[in-house]
Amino acid sequence: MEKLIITAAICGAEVLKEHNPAVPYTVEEMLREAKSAYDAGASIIHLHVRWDDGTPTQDAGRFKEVADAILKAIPDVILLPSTGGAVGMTNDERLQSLELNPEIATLDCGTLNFGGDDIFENTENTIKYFATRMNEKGIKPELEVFDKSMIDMVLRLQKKGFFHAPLHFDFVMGVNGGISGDIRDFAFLRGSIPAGSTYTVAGVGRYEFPLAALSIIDGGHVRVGFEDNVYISKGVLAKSNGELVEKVVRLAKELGREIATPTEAREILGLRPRG
Ligand code: KMH
Ligand code: ZN
Repeated sequence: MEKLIITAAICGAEVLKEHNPAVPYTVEEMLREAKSAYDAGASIIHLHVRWDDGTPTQDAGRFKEVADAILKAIPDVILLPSTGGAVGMTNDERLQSLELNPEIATLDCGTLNFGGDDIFENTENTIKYFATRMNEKGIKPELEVFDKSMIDMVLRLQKKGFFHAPLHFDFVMGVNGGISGDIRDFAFLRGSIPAGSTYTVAGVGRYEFPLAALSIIDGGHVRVGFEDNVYISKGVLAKSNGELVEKVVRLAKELGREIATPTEAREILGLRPRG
């Protein structure tokens, strides 16, 4: 089986220090959390950025400040910036993160309810627009799918030339408005992607570690981090993103799966060297 790629989603756009005081906002806090995740075994850091007061932003300058600090400390780590940003941002506002010229970035593959009155809007034309921008820049999309219909959208757009094999998916499971994190739903998504694709699983809240275990067994990859879950076990806050990654590393060890280095992760995902 391929080695296991662990992604750490260290910050997200919605989770706050009120949920877990270790949620990073400042550049120094982002560096601390990225380093803790990398030291524990993560090869990819999924990046959102905040202003110092915790407000989410897609500002290109802020992304550069955070990315420079992280890459100075851990030059070989893979940065995977968000083009999802936060609910309510415009498309061009969201796309500013691509100015980092990353190897890989998220591309959200459909619209969904996002709790309360929030709608995370990704129309077909938005998806085409984001795919075109990433293709022009040679950036591999990590296809964020929150439901089965979003895989169907990707496959339709692949036929039209917007996406190219091998595809890489992130099954984001357990969002209030998306597919649940049940085993049945995992099997449904897993069975719906083309042979030769790679995938990672981001289980939200209590789904994080059960889905990590399933993916480890199945040959998929795993995303954990404060963006998705702030608890290390029921009712116990994680001290850091590194602690969440350590738990995945322990599970992988028990289940006989080796952890990929960033170099190995680049090979598995077919990423181009950073420009
Ligand atoms: N914050 C969510 C609205 C992504 O990074 O592409 C979108 C999100 C997905 O987090
Ligand atoms: Zn994200």
